[in-house]
Amino acid sequence: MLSGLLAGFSALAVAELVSVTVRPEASPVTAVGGAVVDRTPAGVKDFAIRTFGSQDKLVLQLGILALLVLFALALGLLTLRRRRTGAAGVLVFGLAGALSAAERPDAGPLDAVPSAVGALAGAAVLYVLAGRLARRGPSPAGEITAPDGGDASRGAATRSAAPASFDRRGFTLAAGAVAAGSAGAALAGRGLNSSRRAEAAASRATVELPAPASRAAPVPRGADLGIDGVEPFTTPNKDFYRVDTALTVPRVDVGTWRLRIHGRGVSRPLTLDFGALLERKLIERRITLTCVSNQVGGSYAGNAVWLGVPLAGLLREAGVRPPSRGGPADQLVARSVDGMTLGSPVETVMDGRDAMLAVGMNGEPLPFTHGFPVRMVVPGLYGYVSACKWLRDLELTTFDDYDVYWVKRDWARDAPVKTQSRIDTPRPLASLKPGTVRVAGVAWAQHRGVERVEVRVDDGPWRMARLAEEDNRDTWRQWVWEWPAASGSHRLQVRATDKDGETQTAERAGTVPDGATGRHSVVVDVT
Ligand SMILES: Nc1nc2c(c(=O)[nH]1)N[C@H]1C(S)=C(S)[C@@H](COP(=O)(O)O)O[C@H]1N2
Ligand SMILES: [Mo]
Repeated sequence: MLSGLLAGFSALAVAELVSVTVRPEASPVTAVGGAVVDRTPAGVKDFAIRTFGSQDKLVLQLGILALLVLFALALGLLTLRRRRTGAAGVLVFGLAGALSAAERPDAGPLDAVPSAVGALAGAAVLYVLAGRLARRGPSPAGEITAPDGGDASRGAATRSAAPASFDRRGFTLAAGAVAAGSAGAALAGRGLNSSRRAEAAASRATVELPAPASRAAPVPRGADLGIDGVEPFTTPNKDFYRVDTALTVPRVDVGTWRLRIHGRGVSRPLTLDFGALLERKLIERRITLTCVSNQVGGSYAGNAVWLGVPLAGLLREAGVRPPSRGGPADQLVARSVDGMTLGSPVETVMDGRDAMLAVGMNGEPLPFTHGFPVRMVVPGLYGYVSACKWLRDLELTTFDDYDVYWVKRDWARDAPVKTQSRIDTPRPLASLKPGTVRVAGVAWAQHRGVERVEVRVDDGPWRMARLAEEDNRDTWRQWVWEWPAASGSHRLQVRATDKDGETQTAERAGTVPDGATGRHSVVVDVT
């Protein structure tokens, strides 16, 4: 079993080290993990996001490692009896890693190499260690003794599985050497990886964002009510939710970054580098982003000030016309460096809203986790149909001709953000004193705007909450209601109405296929 573990460890360590020279996505655990993510049905993925939150990727990778440990133990035992078969078993895992890596989107011809080299190393380790465990020459029957000192015939049963006389010293030395060598490879891989990361960080540090041609108006003074427990009006980058399928965050070098705009109805295809993008007139806008996977009452929403290039202007420059002006393409497919595809309606992107290619978030270049160097942001659409991070390609096509990543996985093509409201304070099951309790939270209805928020206690009448000052229709609004709380257990409920006059529905729906509905409610205890 120890041999099996060492073989597995050396295989992974060598593969990680080699993957640094290819690309981080080619590492077997990342590649297999990515393949699993892509094949996970929407419902299961949603469950994982709901249960593990941003830790879902860690849980997946630990799961893969745990499975590998089990197989390594089993292979170790098998090798004791069948040395060649056991060693070949390691190669089978290598093959799985290599195939997964080779079929990742955007994989190059070298992507299979880390798994292959790692597996060869692991197989060799297992073969050699098993050799040390084999009995030395014909051993006298008397040496085979059962642990309980029983007779030789019972001991003989264990002869092939646990030879009493093996090259103990040779095994210990070989195992030690393998452990040390693998640890060395793992450390070298880590070292190289962190210097790569440092290089990427340095490339981000060189970015100087130009001043916008069109600034966002200052945040109205009353937009943030400053109530304890309510999420701040502007979400700091470090607290901004993160939802994506990337098991290793892409770290793009701005110097080599290019964006291509091409496809149906594009009369002047464009290829832009980062400098060319920044030469255009930039706009600065506050926009609230929300994820379709957000549960009612959930926290996958954040508000930031984005700096970017208006997307409609860029598309017009390329000769694109929206369908309402006779353009042949109704879908804009955004592709990221990690092969993710997101599709937005061309009509929406060009209807005058502040759809943009964002380069700045809250006054700094985009963080790597949020799409450095360039991402899309379209007010009013859920992230999965608009907010492509690590963008590298924009293709004009039709919804009939092409299904993007999430659409292939049961999610809707068309996904405007649904009007929602959330109670941030009091927290569920809070113990409160009778008297005035401030019930407060946020509400959003991007691009329509929030008109009204109401709260009710138990089955009582709906009471009007006080809304914070509106920033713009693309941002969320805080609200507060002073509740004269009387003793007892109470259920607080909230509902928002948008500026089209639509009140959010009470009907509960899950997040698949186009966003959860229902009202957020919180039960509290007043004593
Ligand atoms: N390349 C890439 N872009 C992506 C995704 C992704 O998985 N890969 N996820 C999308 C989803 S579902 C959402 S909600 C937003 C989230 O953006 P954030 O992580 O910056 O909050 O990014 C979108 N852009
Ligand atoms: Mo999302």
